[in-house]
Amino acid sequence: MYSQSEQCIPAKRALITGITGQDGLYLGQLLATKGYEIFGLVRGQSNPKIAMVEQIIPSIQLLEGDLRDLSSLIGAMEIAQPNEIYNLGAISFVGLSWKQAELTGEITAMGVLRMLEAARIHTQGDMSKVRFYQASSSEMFGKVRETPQSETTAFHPRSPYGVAKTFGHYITINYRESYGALACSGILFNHESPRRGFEFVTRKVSNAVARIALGLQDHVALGNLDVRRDWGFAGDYVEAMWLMLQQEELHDYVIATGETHSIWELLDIAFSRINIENWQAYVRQDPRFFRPAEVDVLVGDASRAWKELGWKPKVGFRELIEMMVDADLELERSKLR
Ligand code: GDR
Repeated sequence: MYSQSEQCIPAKRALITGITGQDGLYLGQLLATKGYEIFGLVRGQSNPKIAMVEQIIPSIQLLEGDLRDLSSLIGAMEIAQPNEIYNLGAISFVGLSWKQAELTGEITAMGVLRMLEAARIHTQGDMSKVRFYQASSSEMFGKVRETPQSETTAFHPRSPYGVAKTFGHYITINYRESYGALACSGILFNHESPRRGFEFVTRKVSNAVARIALGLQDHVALGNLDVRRDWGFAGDYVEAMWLMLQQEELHDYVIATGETHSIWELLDIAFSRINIENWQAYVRQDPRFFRPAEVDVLVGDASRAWKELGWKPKVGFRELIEMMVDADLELERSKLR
């Protein structure tokens, strides 16, 4: 039984771009548990991922729109009437961004500007009416100027993707400073899960390891094994996105675990989950997976988020990789049934 006052509070409304991606799905699920009315932007009526999104977030309302098309974004905002906008849509695979640099700029950079413009037009210039979250990335630090990286570390992106995200980051700050937009960016370090796309290195490894265990594959081909990343669990990171938009004054935050691990360590943990300690025979290095310019080591300092948002990651690196290998064993077994 609800009290009178609870009945009168309308549900908050959130619009999420990138709803079909790993983060969109976790964020949608989180907001559903908080009673939000959730709208997700999808490209094309016959998008093959629609059924999967509706299964994971049954209460979702999907709207058609494209980050390349301003009027479709304004239209989506008119229907959703959002209190909060989460701009997670992007071309997010760094490796692809050299091959499709222009498209990456169009969506990952200009898409942010279009979302902010759509919000400005939708609110008739009063950008304090809607809260806006931009998905910034640790790839902006690139060739790092200091270690660990915090909100005050200078950027030096190393890929068209990183450059595009840096534009998105600064244009969000610019709308905050120019129009009083309630907008902020989360500078998220790598975050993974069993929902990660197969092109990213953690999922590529967890899936290959599962298939090797089941005799479906005999090796995995990788690029540079010496790079180090600060890898956390995506389910923990979407909570930080939500917390950032609940603050009275909005600020940009680094979201990270504060630990860095190499791909060698990733392989150690993943293979030991299937009881293989000497995994070298199962791993090949392939020049196709090396990048024209690499980000060698990333490690974040999330102490500001810990202090001001009360946010801390819950899932550690070993637990994360084991979770991913276990989920891929289950997935690959289910395909055999
Ligand atoms: P990243 O993630 O580029 O950090 O961006 P990815 O998992 O693709 O690469 C991590 C590191 O692993 C090295 N690597 C390989 N990577 C891939 N994908 N495949 C390989 O075979 C391979 N071998 C070695 C890469 O060179 C790289 O150094 C991710 C994305 O989610 C971005 O969208 C996000 O902004 C950042 O994380 C934070």
